[in-house]
Parts: sequence; structure tokens; C-alpha cells
Amino acid sequence: MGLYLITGGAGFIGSHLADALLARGDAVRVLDDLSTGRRENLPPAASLIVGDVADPAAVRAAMAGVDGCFHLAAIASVARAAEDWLGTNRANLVGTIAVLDAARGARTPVVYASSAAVYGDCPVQPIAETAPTAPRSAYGADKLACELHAAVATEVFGVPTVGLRFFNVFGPRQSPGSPYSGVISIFAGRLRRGEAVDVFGDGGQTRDFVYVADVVAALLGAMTRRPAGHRVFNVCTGHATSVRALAETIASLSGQALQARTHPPRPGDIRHSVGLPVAAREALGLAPPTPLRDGLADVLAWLAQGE
Ligand code: NAD
Ligand code: UD2
Repeated sequence: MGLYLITGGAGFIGSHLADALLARGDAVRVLDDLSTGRRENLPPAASLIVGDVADPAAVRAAMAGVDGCFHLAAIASVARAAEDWLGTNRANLVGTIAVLDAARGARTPVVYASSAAVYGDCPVQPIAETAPTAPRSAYGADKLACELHAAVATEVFGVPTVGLRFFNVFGPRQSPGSPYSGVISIFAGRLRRGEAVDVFGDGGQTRDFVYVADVVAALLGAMTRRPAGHRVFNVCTGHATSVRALAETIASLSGQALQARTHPPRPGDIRHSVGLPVAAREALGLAPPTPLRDGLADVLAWLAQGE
């Protein structure tokens, strides 16, 4: 059994990954600054180092002796990156370079989180990995730069890397309270209490919502199978859901009438984002994705537990 470092392991996706690694008998070390992550998300068996992923000494210490690193630490919000361009660049890009640099000596394998945001407004949907990248946000630009640095780490310095372009991930532990959180957690948090939701734009924009357990399976598959060379894979379902249809589905699952206030679109908001999942399915050995309604039911049940 191995020892794995998860940067950002106290966050939403990272804490589910920690649970899965521990459940199969691996040991888990987490590096997290607890800026959006929470200590309570982590199982007691995971060891937590509170530190900054952009601090090279902290990352080197956290990387010592591990069999692999899952690099998830980031400021995971397009809107926050628009407000704090330099600050998010430090966490999202400098942090990734610090991880790749620390992985160089021992050629520690690194599986890292990229994003569908690298594609920008792609004219062809669903989007394959071979589609051109044209980010429309500082967040997406940093994620694309992470991929370029990971390619250098692999091709020049011999560090095994796999990049996973997560589409819109949802599930329990995604904060319903923050305006920077994912749309599903915000909508579910409000609609179940019969409160109105805010829709940016006409609600016709579409997203590919992928359940967190399926993302964890992709992370584990990427570390285990580690395809040769630097590779990037979509982590998605292939199904499009509009923001308005999403709100209607969550309202109906909550037994509430939908009340929605409309606002202008967010600057740079992507119109359609649906991914082609076949390459990841084959290379990482993934099962068919969790149906959206099943995942939404889990989110609503988790929110009800917190009452
Ligand atoms: P999250 O905010 O719950 O997790 C990110 C974690 O990183 C948090 O625990 C936070 O405290 C930590 N962190 C932030 N800055 C740090 C720093 N400077 N040093 C150390 N730790 C730091 O978000 P998440 O949704 O779990 O995202 C995990 C990863 O997946 C991120 O890289 C994100 O960009 C990527 N991603 C997420 C989605 C999604 O829909 N949630 C989609 C695409 C990509
Ligand atoms: C981007 C990335 C995603 C991930 C995420 C950061 C794209 C296509 N996707 O997600 O991969 O990296 O950033 O975690 O770039 N919305 C509302 N009302 C709300 C909240 C959101 O209408 O209260 C809309 C929002 O304008 C957008 C959609 O819902 O059209 C999804 O928004 P989001 O913030 O959940 O995620 P998004 O697509 O920016």
C-alpha cells in the first residue's frame, strides 16, 4: 500500500479522494492552507499539514517519501480569479510549478486538476481533448498554463504527470454558503428552503455536471494506470444540462416551487460546456457516470443531515 500526498485535500474533491485512498488501505498526507477547505472534511487517519502550495519549502517537505501526489489545491472559482487575478495566479499556477519542481528529484508521479475552462467558448460540442484551447477567464488561462508546465515536467524532467480536465463537479461537501461555490450547491442550498435562486443570463447556458465519486474514480485511475507521456483527459459525462433545467430539477426534487431572479450574464461566462468522456473512459478504466438526478438526491440528503 502506498503513501499519497493530496494538495487541497481538505477541500470538496480532495476530501472525497482522501476517503477513497484510506478505504483501500493507502496512507494519506494532505497539504492545505484551509482557505476554502475544512479540517472537519478530513477523516482522522489523514495527516494534515497546514501550509501554502506556492511555498516551495512547504511543498518539498510534504512531498518527501510519497509514492504519488494528487495536486488539487487551487482557488477554484472563475469569479474569484476575475476579482483577484494576481492572487489566484499565485495559488493556481505558481502552486502547480512548486508541486512539479518538488516532484522532480524523485520523479514522483503527479495527477493534477485542470478544468474545462481551458476550452473557453468551444464552437464544437461535445468537446474532445483535441479541441483547441482558448480560455476566457484568468482561472482557465492559469489551468492551461499548468498543463504546459506539466508537459515540460514530463518531457524534459521525466516526472510522470496526468492532467484531468474536470467539467462541473458536484456532490456532498461542496459549500452551499459561498457565492464562489458551484451552481448546484448554491441552488440546492436555497431551493430546498423555498428561497429564490439567482440566474446569471437567460439560463440557457449548458454545463456537464459530473458527480464527485466519478471524479475520484478518474483520479485513482490516472494514478494507477498512468498512461505514458504527458496526457490530459476530460472528466465529464457527455450530457448537457441548462442552468434553468437544473434549477427546475432541483426544485422538483426538493418539492418546492421554483423562484428565480434573473441577472446579467457573468463577464466571460461560457455559453456551452459539454465534454466527450470516451478517452478517459478507455484510458483510465471508468464505469458509466452517475445519473444527475441520483447525484442531486445525494446532495439534498447531505444538506438535510446538516440541519
Ligand atoms: P475546494 O475549494 O473545495 O478545494 C481546494 C482546496 O485547496 C481547499 O481545501 C483550499 O483550502 C485549498 N487551497 C487553496 N489555495 C491553497 C494554497 N495556496 N495552498 C494550499 N491549499 C490551498 O475546490 P474543489 O472543487 O475541491 O477543487 C479541487 C480542484 O479541482 C481545484 O484545482 C479546482 O480548480 C479543480 N476543479 C474543480 C472543479 C469543480 O467543479 N469543483 C472543476 C474543475 C476543476
Ligand atoms: C468553471 C469551469 C469548471 C470549474 C469551475 C471552478 C467552465 C465551463 N467550467 O465552472 O470546470 O473549473 O469553474 O470550480 O469554465 N450560475 C448561476 N447562478 C449562480 C451560480 C452560477 O446562474 O448562483 C451560473 C453561472 O453563471 C454559470 C453556471 O451557473 O453559467 C455554472 O457556474 P459555476 O460557477 O458553478 O461554474 P463555471 O461553469 O463557471
